[in-house]
Amino acid sequence: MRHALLVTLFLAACSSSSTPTTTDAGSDAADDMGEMDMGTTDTGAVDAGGETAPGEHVVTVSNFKYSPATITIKAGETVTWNFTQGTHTVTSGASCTKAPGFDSGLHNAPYTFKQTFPTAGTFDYFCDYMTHCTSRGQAGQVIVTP
Ligand SMILES: [Cu+2]
Repeated sequence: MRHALLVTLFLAACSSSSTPTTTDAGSDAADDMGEMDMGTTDTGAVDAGGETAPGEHVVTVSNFKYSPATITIKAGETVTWNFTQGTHTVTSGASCTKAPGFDSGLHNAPYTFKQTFPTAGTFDYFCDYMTHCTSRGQAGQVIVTP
């Protein structure tokens, strides 16, 4: 979906640059156009879709587990937790103990929570709902590499 939007914006920018109303931004836009093959716009959109939003990673949140439980990303990238079943949280902390960081709050599926990790490190998190972590072991880890 993101790529479809980007393509739409790109096309919008392209068409606007060809109108007489475009001001000084026109020359820069024209240069950018030249780097892309406008002749393959339709198929290009399909090809771009294969990139599936670079820098974005998805963890599925279902009953009592995160999948994958450990995910490795690069600094600056974003993790999306996709709640598909049950009621859960995505809460910073190790050993089922809340710690400063991020917290999705309590949500029923379907729900989506996104968190960007600007700095390298290992970030433990768990489900802070009832005994999901303590009894069911619902916990995960984001490893952020530089
Ligand atoms: Cu849970």
